[in-house]
This record gives sequence, structure tokens and C-alpha cells, in this order.
Amino acid sequence: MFRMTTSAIALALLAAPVAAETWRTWAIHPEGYPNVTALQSFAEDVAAMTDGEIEPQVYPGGVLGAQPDAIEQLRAGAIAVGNFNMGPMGEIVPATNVLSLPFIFRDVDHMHAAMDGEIGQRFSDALSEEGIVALSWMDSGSRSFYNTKKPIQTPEDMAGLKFRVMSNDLYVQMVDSLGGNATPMAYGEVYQSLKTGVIDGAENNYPSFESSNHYEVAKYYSITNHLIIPECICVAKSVWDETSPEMQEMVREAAVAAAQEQRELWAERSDASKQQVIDSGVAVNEVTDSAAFQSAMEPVYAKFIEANPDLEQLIRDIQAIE
Ligand code: GTR
Repeated sequence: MFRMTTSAIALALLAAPVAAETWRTWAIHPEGYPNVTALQSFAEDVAAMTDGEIEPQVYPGGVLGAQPDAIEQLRAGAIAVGNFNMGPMGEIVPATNVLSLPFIFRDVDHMHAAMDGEIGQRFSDALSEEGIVALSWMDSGSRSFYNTKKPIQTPEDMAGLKFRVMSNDLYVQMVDSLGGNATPMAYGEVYQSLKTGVIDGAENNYPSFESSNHYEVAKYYSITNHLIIPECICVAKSVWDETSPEMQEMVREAAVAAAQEQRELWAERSDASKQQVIDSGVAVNEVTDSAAFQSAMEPVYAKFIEANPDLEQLIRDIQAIE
């Protein structure tokens, strides 16, 4: 009778083709959006680098769920990878709320300087404690208010208008402090809600305003630049911990390259989206007094620091970056 020795079994196992592992990859944006294109490059690179052992499969358009739900699915390991905005992340990882403080970053360069350095590592550490491994940081431009009624020039113009915000209480406070009314709502519901008048407006960057078709309904876009929120390519820690160090290195390299690609595509798309909405008849205006919007945020900061004294230093460290 033929009997395999232990070493023969080990050899046979080594030679056996390893079953490819599919990594369900969540994306909220549609095909062609910079983040989705970059995630698709990430998927291709990972499959090539790991010889097909890991095959990320990108599901665009939020088909795997709305963002807060998708974050929970990632933590449960049902989704392996996601391109998440740090806004809705704040409800789960409190430190990331610092990134949702209005005007925390002076501009996108300031955000890059923070996130690409030691500060970014502090956010990664906080995410990791909640089961989320951030591999690289993508851009999301800056967000401004848009609505169906009139140009916003000063905070007073927000009175009586109802704005959709992402799911995070900080944004409710933000809109309240500006004198408007806030309604947290899933991204996918905004278009219809604008159309039927359930809300008067929302806030977002140009590419989202354009690709979601919100601009077809909301004809006033007022440049407040109140939020500059980074996004991640994040992997479920449960999945990550089962990945060999060699493969982890490859996946990380692919994620860093994808974020670089996204930032380049983002800059182009931002300009193109802005032009597209203007061409379609959206009135884009600079606010007359941007300092008024900033000073209205003082109570939001005060309340936040009071509730999160341990995060004050992080805020100060970000503000201190030249
Ligand atoms: C976009 C962001 C999405 C989502 C969306 C929203 O700018 O890329 O992840 O957060 O905004 O407003 O819900």
C-alpha cells in the first residue's frame, strides 16, 4: 500500500494551487469616479502581485450598502475592503471626528501634510483598534453648501433651509450653528429628496455634486469650503490578520499607488465637474464673508473639546502644521 511520508504530504500541499480569495470591495461612487477607477487599479495590482491568491472585487455605486452600514460590514469581515470617507467613520472611531471639525484644515495641502505624516499614523492607530486597517489616504476635495433656493452669502442666508448632512452629529451641530436645519440622510437618498423638496440642499465637493446629479436640481452652489475630509482605502482587520506579511506588503504597496492615482485623477475631475455644473446653469458663488462661517464654528469646537479632552492635543497638533 502506498503511504505518503510527512514530507511528501508537505511537498504536495506546497505544489497544490492555492484557492483564490475574493475580497469584496465597497465603493459608494459610480464607475468612472476617480476613487472607483483607483480601486479598480488596486484590485488589478493586488491580483497580479499575489499571483491571483487575493482578488479584490470592486462593487461600485454603494450596491453593498450605505456607508455607515458598509463600515459595520467591514468590521464584521463581510466586506474586506472599502473606500471610506472619514465623516461617517466618526460615529465608530471618535478620534476621526477631528477630521470632521469644520475648517480644521486650511486647504488640501494642509490635509496632505497631516495625513501623509505622523498625524495620519495616529488616525490609523485609532482605526486599527476598532478593526479597520487604513492602508492609504485619498482626496475628497473640500465641501461646500448647495441648495435649490438661493445663493448663500452669509450664515444668515442658511436660516429656514434644510440641509442633508452625512451621518455624524458633528454635522448637525455645524449646520445648527450656522442657523440652518440639518437632516442626516444616506447619500443615495439625497437626489430624490432634493427633487421632492424634502430637503432644500446638501453639501459636498464638485465631483460628488456632479456625479450624483444633485446639480440638476440644486442650482446654487456657494463656496464655503467648510470641510476637507480625507478618505481611506481600508481593509478589515480580521481579513488583514489572516494575510501573510509578504502579501500584506504587496496589498499595502498597491493601496499607496492607488491613492496616488486617485489624487491625480481627483484634481482633474474636480475642475471638470466644476465646469460641467457651471455650463449646466448652476450659479457658483464665493461667500462674501468666509470668516463669519468660521467664527460660527467656535461653539462646535468648544463642545467637542469639552466632550473629548483627550483629542484636544491632536487638534492643536494639526493646527500647528505649517
Ligand atoms: C462624498 C464621499 C462619500 C460620501 C458622500 C456623502 O464626497 O466621497 O464617501 O461620504 O460624500 O456625502 O455621503
